Amino acid sequence: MGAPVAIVMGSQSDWATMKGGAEVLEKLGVETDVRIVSAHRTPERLFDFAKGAADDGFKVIIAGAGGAAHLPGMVASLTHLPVLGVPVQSRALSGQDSLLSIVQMPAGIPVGTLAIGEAGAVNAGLLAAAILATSDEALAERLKDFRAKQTASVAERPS
Ligand code: RP5
Repeated sequence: MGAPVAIVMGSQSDWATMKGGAEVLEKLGVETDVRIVSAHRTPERLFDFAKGAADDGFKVIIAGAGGAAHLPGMVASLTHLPVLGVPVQSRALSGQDSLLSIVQMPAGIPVGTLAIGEAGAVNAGLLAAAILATSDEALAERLKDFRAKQTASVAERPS
């Protein structure tokens, strides 16, 4: 079976942000397929990827882009799979443009939009794992263990 999670991003420059999602999924034992797919520079690649995603065996898609961030919405328009959108922090407008481009979808084509930047990428990974865990008991246990360890790592007082 192929990777259940696809992570797509608009540019190589997004990888520094998006790798947080790939890393947390790797920690949880979830395979990912990571690709550069630009809504503007490689529109045909976008169509091919999104239209074939379900048949290719993906269960969840994480899509990150910055600026005029049309990638997550366009992917969502071409597949019924759940799409999680990560607004990458842009240089010009600090990701406010990315966030607004991704979050304000018309009714009927949802994109689950996360926070701007690295926190959004990591949380997209965790949310993808949580979605898969609804039908994967072993992954649910690993996710619970991850959360318990995170809780245990928080000191009561600052050092
Ligand atoms: C978007 O434009 C990408 O998602 C990226 O965040 C932004 C800038 O891309 P580069 O000019 O760095 O390739 O399409």
